[in-house]
Amino acid sequence: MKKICISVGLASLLLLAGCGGGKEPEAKKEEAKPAAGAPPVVEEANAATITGKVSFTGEKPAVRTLDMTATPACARAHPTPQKSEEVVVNDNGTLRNTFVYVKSGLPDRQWPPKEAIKLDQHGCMYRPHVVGVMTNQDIQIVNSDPTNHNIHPLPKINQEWNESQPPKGESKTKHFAREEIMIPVKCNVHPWMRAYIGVVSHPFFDVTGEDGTFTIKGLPPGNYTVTAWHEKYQTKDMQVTVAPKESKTVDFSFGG
Ligand SMILES: [Cu+2]
Repeated sequence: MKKICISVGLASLLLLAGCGGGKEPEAKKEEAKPAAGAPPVVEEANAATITGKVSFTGEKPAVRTLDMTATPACARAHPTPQKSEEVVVNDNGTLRNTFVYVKSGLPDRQWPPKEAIKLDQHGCMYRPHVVGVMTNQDIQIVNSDPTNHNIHPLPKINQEWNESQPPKGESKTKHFAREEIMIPVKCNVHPWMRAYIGVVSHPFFDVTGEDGTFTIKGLPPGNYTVTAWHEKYQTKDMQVTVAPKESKTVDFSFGG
């Protein structure tokens, strides 16, 4: 190919530029895009969805009432005493605060970043109690309370930090650079305060709420391990295969 270009190019410099300058970098770009053996990038039209619910089976554990009397401002924020959120069983028999994410099977590629999420300290509780983020996604930490808090994530893989935040103080923006399931967050002032942050390198995760369901959208067709994590009941894996545009239901259960 090159030889032809050069011999033609001798007759016309423009053509030479066209042969050598135009084609080669383009070919290189194509080579660099998909890593060897990587599946093709997902097209939106082919994207699959995995939905499901996390059921709670067996007898509901007794729920602890949190003693906030050490900080009157915290106690005052709750007309009825706040219950622990370690296990929250919804009225429909599902389990709240379960982090569900794609653990493996995704193509090796960069996913578009997600917008910042908010982690609030409100009524001396972290809101939300369990949250998922992508690596390097901004976490805006807010103190809505009329009292001091001290945010102290306890990662094993990411960098640990520990900072106080004055009453209704300026928000802090943080992120975690590496995947980690899960990072507990405590408050050095209020021992009952606890949150959990799940950090993954992609946007395919969700946390169960009041109805105990989760939805993971925009997935490339493929074979996946989907994992549900709960702070008390640990983790469960499920193998899921989704075809282009397919929507599949996967249910987990924890407890009894
Ligand atoms: Cu606190």
